[in-house]
Amino acid sequence: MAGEPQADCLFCKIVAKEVPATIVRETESAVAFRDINPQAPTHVLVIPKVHYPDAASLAAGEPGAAAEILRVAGEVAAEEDVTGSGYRIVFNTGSGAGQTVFHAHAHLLGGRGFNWPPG
Ligand code: IU
Repeated sequence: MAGEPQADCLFCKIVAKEVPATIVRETESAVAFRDINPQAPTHVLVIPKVHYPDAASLAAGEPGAAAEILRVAGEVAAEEDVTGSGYRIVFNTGSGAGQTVFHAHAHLLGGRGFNWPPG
């Protein structure tokens, strides 16, 4: 069923605390933790506790949880002190765009300069 935990999903296991992660923030519907392969001084993943394969399906199925992801990303950016220099919130969607984990997640990236267009 949409939103239900998936047995083979790494991020569902992080939500369930079955797999360790460096959690920096947790709310009723979201968890934020440090990416194991950071691409910037601040690289935090913000995920919904419910399982949807990508950001668009999350927004369609549970818009409140999608909004929470953005709210938490902003709070973590402030905590990490990257708001002044600017930061990115990225939702890779589909393998062609670099998505490798099919549980919706926002990358919060900050603490360095960024190019446009992105690679
Ligand atoms: P992507 O947008 O699906 O490519 O992002 C998945 C991210 O999950 C990627 O940046 C990985 O480094 C990160 N990650 C993680 O933090 N912990 C893990 O155990 C695994 C992936 I596997």
